[in-house]
Order: sequence, then C-alpha cells, then structure tokens
Amino acid sequence: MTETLVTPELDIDPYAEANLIDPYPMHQRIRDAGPVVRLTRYPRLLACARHAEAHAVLSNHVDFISGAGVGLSNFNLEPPFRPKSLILEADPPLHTQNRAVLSRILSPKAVLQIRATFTAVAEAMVERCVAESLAQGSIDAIAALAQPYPLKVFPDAVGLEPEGRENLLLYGDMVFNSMGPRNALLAKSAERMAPVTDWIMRHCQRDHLRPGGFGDQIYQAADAGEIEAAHAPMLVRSFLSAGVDTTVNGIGNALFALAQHPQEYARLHADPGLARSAFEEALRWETATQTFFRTAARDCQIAGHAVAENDKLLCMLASANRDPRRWTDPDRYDITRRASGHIAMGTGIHGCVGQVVARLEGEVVLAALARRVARIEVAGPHTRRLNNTLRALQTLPLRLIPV
Ligand code: PQP
Repeated sequence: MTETLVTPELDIDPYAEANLIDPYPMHQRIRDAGPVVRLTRYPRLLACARHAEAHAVLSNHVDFISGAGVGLSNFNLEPPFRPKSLILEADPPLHTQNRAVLSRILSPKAVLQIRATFTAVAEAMVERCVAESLAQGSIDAIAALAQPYPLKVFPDAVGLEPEGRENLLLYGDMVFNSMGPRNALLAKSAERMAPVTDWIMRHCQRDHLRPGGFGDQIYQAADAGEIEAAHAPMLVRSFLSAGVDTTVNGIGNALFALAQHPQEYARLHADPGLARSAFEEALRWETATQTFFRTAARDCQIAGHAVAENDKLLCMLASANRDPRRWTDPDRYDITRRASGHIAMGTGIHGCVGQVVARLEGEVVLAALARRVARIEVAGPHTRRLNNTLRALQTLPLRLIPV
C-alpha cells in the first residue's frame, strides 16, 4: 500500500466551452494520459476516463462515497447548493432505506402497468410530428418530441398537475449545472432559482400529488413506516430532479444518433423490434449524463495511484462508454452492438433507479418512429444547450418521411 505510481497531471478544464461543445478529444487525452489523472485546474480532483477505473470507482461505495456530493464540490468542505438529496447524495444506511422504496415504485413490475399509456402517447406524438413535418417541411425534434414526451408521461406517472411543468426543465438544468463549477452556466440557470425551487418544493407535497401515482406512493411508504415521514417530500424532489431532463436528453441524443446514421435508421425501420437496442447504443454513444463524482472517504488507491481522503473522483461516464480498451470501434453507432456494460446509467448501489422507466420511454419513442417513419433527414444545423453535466441539444431540425 505504500508504493504508489506517479499520477499524471493535465491542465485541462472539462468545463471549458470547447470541451462542453465537443468533449471527445478531451476524453481521449485524459484516457491516454493514464488510468487516473490529476486535473490541476481544480483542487484535489482526480479523473477516471477509462471504463475499467470509472467502473471500479462506481462499484466501490465504501471508499468512494456520494454523501459529500456527486458534483465537483466537496460537501465536507463547502455547503451544498441545495439540501442534499436523500438518495443521490447519500450513503448507506440512509441511502439503503430510501433506495428500496424508490426501487419498488419504479420496479419492472410497476413499469409494466404504465407501458400501454407510454406507448400510446409516443404514437400520438410521433403522428403529430409527422403531420408537422409534412406541413412545415421539417420539425425541431427537441421541441416537438424529445422535450414534450418525457414532460407528459413521467409527471403524469408521478401524479403532477399539467400546469407549470416547464419548471421541471428549468430545475433539471440547474441541478445538473450545479454539479460543475460555479461558472457562468450555473449562474445563468440559477437566475430564476427562487421561483423554480418554490414550485418544485410545493409540488413535492402530498396535496399536489394524484393518489396512486409514484409521488403518492412515497407518502404511502411513509404511512407504512418504511421511510421517515419527513423524508417523503425530499424523495418526491428526487423524482422531479431526475425524471425529465435525463430522458429528454437521452431521447434527443438517440434521435441525433439516428439522424446522423441513415443506415442504422434503415435497419431500425426494417425491424422496429431493435428500438430497445438502438436506444441502449445511443446511451453508450452519446451519453446524456456525462459525468458523476465521488469523494474519497479515506486514503486509498486506484490502479496503483494514491488517492487521499477528500479527493474528488471524476467518473467520466461518456468517456468510459467510448474507451477503445473496452469497446470495438467505440465511435461507431451500431444499433445491434452489445452495448450492455456501458455506464451511462452508472453501476453499483447508485446505479440508476429510474432505468426501467427511462428505457421504456426511449424504446417506445424509437419504436413508434420506426413504424411510422421510413426515413429521417437532417433539415439544418443542430444547436447545443451547454450544461455542466448533461450532453444536451437545444434544437435538432429533422424532416420525417412517413411510410
Ligand atoms: C441522472 C437523483 C438522480 C438521475 C436527486 C437526483 C437528481 C438527479 C438524478 C441523474 N439523476 N439520472 O435529486 O435525488
């Protein structure tokens, strides 16, 4: 344990605009520098950009904790941006109890109950997109599909009223920006923080949640004594933080992948049963949640490199998902690739608890598109919405050519 390797250092800022616009050259530089790399622009920051080490850090919740924050900031040293999440920013045993309840609410069996509704909404929305594309010549696939779809189905399942749902997008943007440095992006999305946070916290209360929905089920778990009553609104807050911006960008990025790869879209159209695997491969190829951090709970090692207590570990999920040490031809989007093993949804005890719902949304949107649309064409340049954590599109002009 005393002999450790010399850890390479790089003067790279992962939050520089050029790296947010196109992170892939940066990923390669960090991967090639070593299994663990010190990023000297920020204090006590170590990056794991290869699949093996990013996976290993996420799999070791004892040495690499979440309770000190899963962003750049160390909550042991600085106050959190908002009251800490009771699941994302928590460690066992607190995490365990809360996770069990969310995991049951979002279980495969529970998600089977919403599948028909999610499918019908996807079909109706794709139908509207086709009509709009025929009438106008093109659509913005973000405004017409990637945003409105999750914004309808997930809050409906949680049991939120229809009014004010735009707050979920604004809140998500802020939460994911807050996991980076206090830069201009965070300042910009925090401008409207007070009214957005007020709306969110109000809608975490039971009287705003339809009986029987995912939100109300958290309160039922509190009634049954499975979680503390005081924790219920904060666990609803986790649904409202996590459930929209992630899938908006998962779906947006999948549409982007398919628009950029007409041959792959042709294969999907020929066999809509490939929708699930096309979505999975899009998660790998253009990972929506690019990064998560952990904090070292004690002095330890990764791949022979010394890690000191309170160092932050940057797990570069998107980079791991294109690591040539793990994947053949990693930059290729191939909808029949065995993409499982990507870490777009993390791994270990914090692996995405909403993954069954997220995959359902991705699958049914792509399947509806595959059935109704023969070809999709790029109808103009796309634009990006820069965020400290999310890989996000602002606009994606597409032409949908129906069957
Ligand atoms: C990517 C939990 C999970 C989900 C929270 C929270 C926020 C975001 C996410 C990120 N998340 N997939 O506040 O508990």
